[in-house]
Amino acid sequence: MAFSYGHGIVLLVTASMLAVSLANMVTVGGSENWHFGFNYTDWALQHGPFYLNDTLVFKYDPPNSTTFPHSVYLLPNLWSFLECDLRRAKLVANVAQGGGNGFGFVLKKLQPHYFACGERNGFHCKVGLMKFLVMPMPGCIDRAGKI
Ligand SMILES: *[C@@H]1O[C@H](CO)[C@@H](O)[C@H](O)[C@H]1NC(C)=O
Ligand SMILES: *[C@@H]1O[C@H](CO)[C@@H](O)[C@H](O)[C@H]1NC(C)=O
Ligand SMILES: *[C@@H]1O[C@H](CO)[C@@H](O)[C@H](O)[C@H]1NC(C)=O
Ligand SMILES: [Cu+2]
Repeated sequence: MAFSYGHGIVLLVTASMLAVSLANMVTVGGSENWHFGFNYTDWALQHGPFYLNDTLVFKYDPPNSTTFPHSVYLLPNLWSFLECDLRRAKLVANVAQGGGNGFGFVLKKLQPHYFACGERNGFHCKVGLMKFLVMPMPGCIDRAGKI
């Protein structure tokens, strides 16, 4: 009786540790961070899939006389993403928020996330390739399904 109770506790601890380890911190662009001219669509394809509760970390230096400003926006739909149309975009992180350890965005919704840099009215998004699409997967269900 006492033994099986103890065994149950061990299983509980193991399950909660697994749940914690499922949420990852991922620096967008890896060592390239968030800058003009890096193919983030390609990066997202290589480093996905991403899961619910994963944190995307955006790192970029605050603007000064030699460093261009960057920012992070969420675009409302695929069309605005393809066109780099920022008219209905929502600010995620401003030009100053990418410094230090960067800005963390937790993927909390099971829906497509269209990220883009909002600087120069879409120029960084369109010409600088500073955009990517993430469709988070439901972590637990998906990984359990794969086992
Ligand atoms: C960026 O990467 C994507 C996916 O690999 C590719 O389809 C696209 O052509 C690349 N864009 C440029 C400008 O290289
Ligand atoms: C601007 O910021 C960059 C990156 O943080 C740094 O390397 C550079 O020295 C800074 N330039 C000036 C003029 O402060
Ligand atoms: C994500 O985090 C929320 C809140 O912390 C939690 O309720 C939920 O179970 C987590 N989902 C996954 C798939 O880890
Ligand atoms: Cu930018």
